Amino acid sequence: MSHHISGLEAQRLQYKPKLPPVLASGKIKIEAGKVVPSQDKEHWQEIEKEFSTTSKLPVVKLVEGEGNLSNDALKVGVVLSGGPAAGGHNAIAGLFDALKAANRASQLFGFLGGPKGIFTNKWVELTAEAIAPYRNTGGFDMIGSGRDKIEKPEQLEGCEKTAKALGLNALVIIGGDDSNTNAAILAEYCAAKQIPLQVIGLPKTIDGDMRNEFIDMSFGFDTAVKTYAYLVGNICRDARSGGKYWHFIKLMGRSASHVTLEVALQTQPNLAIISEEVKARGLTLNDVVEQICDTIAKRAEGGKNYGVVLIPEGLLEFLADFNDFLRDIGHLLGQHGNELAALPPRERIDFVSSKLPDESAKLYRNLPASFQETILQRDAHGNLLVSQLETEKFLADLVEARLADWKEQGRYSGKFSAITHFFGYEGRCGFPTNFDADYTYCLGYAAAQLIRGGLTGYTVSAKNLAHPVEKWEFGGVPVASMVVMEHRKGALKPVIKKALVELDSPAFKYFAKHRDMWSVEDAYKSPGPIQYFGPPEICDSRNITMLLEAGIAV
Ligand code: FBP
Repeated sequence: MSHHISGLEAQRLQYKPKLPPVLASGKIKIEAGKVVPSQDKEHWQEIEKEFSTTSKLPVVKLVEGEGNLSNDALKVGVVLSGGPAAGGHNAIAGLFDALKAANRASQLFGFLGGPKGIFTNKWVELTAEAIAPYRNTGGFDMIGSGRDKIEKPEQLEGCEKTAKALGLNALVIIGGDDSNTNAAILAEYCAAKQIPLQVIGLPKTIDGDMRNEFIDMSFGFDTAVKTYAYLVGNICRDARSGGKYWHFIKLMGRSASHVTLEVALQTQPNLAIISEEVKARGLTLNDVVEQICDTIAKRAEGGKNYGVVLIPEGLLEFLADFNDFLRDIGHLLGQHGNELAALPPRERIDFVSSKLPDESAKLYRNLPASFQETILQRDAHGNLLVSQLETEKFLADLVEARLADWKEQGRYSGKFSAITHFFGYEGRCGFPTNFDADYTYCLGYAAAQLIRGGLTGYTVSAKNLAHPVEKWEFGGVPVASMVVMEHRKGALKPVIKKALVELDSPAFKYFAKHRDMWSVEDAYKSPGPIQYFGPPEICDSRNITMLLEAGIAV
């Protein structure tokens, strides 16, 4: 064994991902289905204008058969975009193997450091030898990743130049909603200018919010939630063992609470806040603090001065009293972003307060100091840097202060000591679960078929994922049909619609049915670490959300 890899890594390199019969057969054809318009009824005209060439494509399915796929030697580029998600390397391996299976002379090029690698022409050729040490491993380190947008004319022209210089036939963009939006924009640019570059996206994100009727689940979610659930399960046991701490655990998932919901289903903590429910009920920060205090007080009455609260990292954006505030901050950044960037840090707080409407200025001044700066920062796609906001500490401090008030009022007589955690980066680069290892390999394999079919402007679709691999179905969904218009940095931009937690979904309903019992009793469950070898019901298990959504009892 090499000194540079662990025993498990050596074993995982040997794992052979499974393919469904259609993909494994090598006899594949593309079947066209219906044309699906964007769900954004209000802005469909803008969307059709923005994507005039690629918005009226049909969904397609990969089926067994022969006839309409090219066996020509192809030159294909691939890029990893956004936050890492377990299985990215296998998506590249599947793409490579499928291209080579169709024609040994096909070549794969990996763009370095994310989308920027395309428009700055930084790449490596991905040969069998280059890919071999990365098979079934986590991480995006084979070629790196980045969060650059592809939208400015010079970036689009840069992509065009690189494609021409390399003689690329196609580009596969592996990313989440923002990165697949990049794919849509680039595909449209190329199609409109008749540049012979096909663009295909793959659904990646640990957040689990890139899914719809054509895509059961984004890859990386399964590994991430199982990693967090293991850690949370351990903490629940620790809480009960020591009997003296309340653990406030923030979980990743930029906007949607799928991760928090799934981890709650797997571990049964005392409280899990679901942002989408907070929004639907119009709850304010104060309401959430009261809700947590109520649970703590109730447990204290039963002699339990310990417990576990799960907090989704995107919570702030869903609180009723933060809604207008964050919109005001967005406008401010749109109008005064450059002035703000030129100011020394100590002057920024006063500058922001002076530009905000009174209510928002008041809220801004009352935020913890660490929030006042972070809340002004955005990534290239206009997203708030939620992973850097210490919402768990903010809430723990507010809860502590409120419980002290309640004590004075005689409403609470327990002991409160909080420990805060943030689980996010721990879950993105672990060895992919067998599910994610198989799924990503299939996604890459399917992308190669869409390319061989001459398609562009598609994200690979995947259905029946809750069932055994033999039943999985792949195809393509036009990226433009998933696009809606959203306000980013104060301007209306096309973005792929994020799938949020639906309050009438089977997963949420299951949670809602059981949570009262979990809050008072210690119903904690320990899923344990991800298993790669052993009984299939453990090693190949699906996450609970996916099972419930598919109508499978848990
Ligand atoms: P993607 O949407 O790019 O997959 O990233 C998801 C995510 O892990 C979020 O859950 C998190 O908020 C964000 O990335 C953090 O990434 P960064 O450290 O680059 O801001």
